[in-house]
Amino acid sequence: MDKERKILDKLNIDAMFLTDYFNKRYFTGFTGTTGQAIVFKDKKNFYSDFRYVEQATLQTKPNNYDFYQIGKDGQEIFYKHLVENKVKRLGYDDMSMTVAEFEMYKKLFVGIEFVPAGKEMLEARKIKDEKEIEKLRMAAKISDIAFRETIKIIKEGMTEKEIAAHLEYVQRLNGADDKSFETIVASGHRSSMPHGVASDKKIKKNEFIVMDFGCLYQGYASDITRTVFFGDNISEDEKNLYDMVYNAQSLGFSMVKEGVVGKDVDQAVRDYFDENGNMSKYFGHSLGHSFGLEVHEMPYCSKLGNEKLVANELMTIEPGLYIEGKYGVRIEDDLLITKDGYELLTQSKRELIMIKPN
Ligand SMILES: [Mn+2]
Repeated sequence: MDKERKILDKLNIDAMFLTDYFNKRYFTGFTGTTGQAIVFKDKKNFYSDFRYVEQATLQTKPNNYDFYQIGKDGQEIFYKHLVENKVKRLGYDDMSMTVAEFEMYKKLFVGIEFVPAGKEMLEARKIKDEKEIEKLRMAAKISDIAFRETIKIIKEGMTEKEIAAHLEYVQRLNGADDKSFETIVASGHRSSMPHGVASDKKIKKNEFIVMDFGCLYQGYASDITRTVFFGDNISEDEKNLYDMVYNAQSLGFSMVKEGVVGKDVDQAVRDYFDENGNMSKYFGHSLGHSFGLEVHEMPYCSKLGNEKLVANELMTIEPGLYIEGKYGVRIEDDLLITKDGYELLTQSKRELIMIKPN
């Protein structure tokens, strides 16, 4: 049974309306921006305008979608097809459809009941197939190359933005479609901000530089963080902080495998921080999240991560400690969950790298 049909059966709906960019891409294969799909019980339709006739046909045909060219009359054609196929209950993407769109469709699709299906669409995307995993491996590899090349060019007086630009440039040079989120480069006192997007701050001697970045490769994301020290005069406290985050990440790794509950991994890392000087109060975010077409996907290693991890799901493990007004450290890697452990997709060196100023 195909993935769409499973959702139809589960929700007891007659059809499913695909409008969200990522869900549409996942189920139909279409990578363009404009288009909708309706999945009926025995037929799958894809709709877009004249600009996408060739691309949409080429991309969605292998997934058994028939292409329909629409213009301004699009909504009327959807409704006509819904009526023709005797649709009473229509699943829609309540997680991403705007309120305005929802109101519009509800007014147009007279006599049809709207059933929220967004959660089921996202759940279908959790377990990745071999083709997706190959793309995720490649995305991780490209980010590793970017890290390796970028730490060679970091110099005193360079801005965080220059470092971010280099990370993104090297990713593009190596085949990335784009960055997967706003590149974070947070140095010195800014490193205590977990999401310190690259600023005009200049790199100074003897400070941490947190780099959190990733790319999209054929639509699939990577997400890696490394904290390096620029200089050779590291304090005992800074060294200890790095070691603690490093050990917490190793502990997280050691727990990841099919069957483990996400929140248990998150809690184990918090407990470890507390056993080592009550430090968990400096770890304000979750330990990990899955990723795929989007950089944050279900499931999660967080307080709310109640589900068991399953083989061929993905997970980041990203502990961090942030001492306000001083500095912070985060280390993040991308893991593919397997039956008895994990495959590490990002493979950049995890041990502290000290960059010599020159
Ligand atoms: Mn992340």
